[in-house]
Amino acid sequence: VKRTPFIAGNWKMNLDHLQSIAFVQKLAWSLADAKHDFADAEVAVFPPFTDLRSVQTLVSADSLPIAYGAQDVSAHDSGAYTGEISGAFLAALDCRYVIIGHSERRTLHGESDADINAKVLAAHRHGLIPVLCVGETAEDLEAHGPSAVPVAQLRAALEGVDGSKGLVVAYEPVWAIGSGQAATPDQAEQVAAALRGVLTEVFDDEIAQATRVLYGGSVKAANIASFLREPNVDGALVGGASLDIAEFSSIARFK
Ligand code: G2H
Repeated sequence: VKRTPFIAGNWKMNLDHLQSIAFVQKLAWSLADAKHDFADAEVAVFPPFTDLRSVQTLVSADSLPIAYGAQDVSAHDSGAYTGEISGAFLAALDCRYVIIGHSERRTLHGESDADINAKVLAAHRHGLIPVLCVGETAEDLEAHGPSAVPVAQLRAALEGVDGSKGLVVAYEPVWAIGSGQAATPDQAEQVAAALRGVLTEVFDDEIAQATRVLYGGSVKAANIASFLREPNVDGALVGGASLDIAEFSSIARFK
């Protein structure tokens, strides 16, 4: 099975409104200049909620071949949930993807496996494709080895999920996030293979083979190609390096 590589920029709480618009426009120009073939790699950005409308306008006005999505979604569809953003709202902005279960949500906002499972189900109710993040801390790695925690997180997140509704999995070891210390391609491959095994178990082999598994954690232009060479690593979720236009567009052209 050929899986189209996926290069995703998670802006987190960075880039103000004007910077967001300029960034997406420049990214489109830079990829066009480089004759980037979007059949070779799908490029996506994940701006803050408040910039999604502008990104939608820009992308649709110029039919830019750039996908986008939100960094989180509510588990609920509507109602008295002050501060929450529902999947319906994101779908109305033509978001294709939504990041769910990023370690910063798990740690800083106390999201449990059950919360993340509810968010995956919510995303699917609104036709959004979850970019589901899993990953172990340095302590987990020490105590349980490399894949036990991400595997358990993935299983929990997929409870009751219909695999035909679309999914991207991102393996992001917490110790590699924003640290400058990326996992080795070998380490990423080992966990990505284990995660694909879970997809086979929970869904079936066809879905497992079609699902993209990304690596995230201190990815940059200098190391992206080494990850993409691994058979089970299908792209990257990029944080810090996704905020620099030259760096991110060269990551997108990883070959
Ligand atoms: C992990 C990653 C993006 P960074 O959080 O999701 O961030 O590339 O800065 O390590």
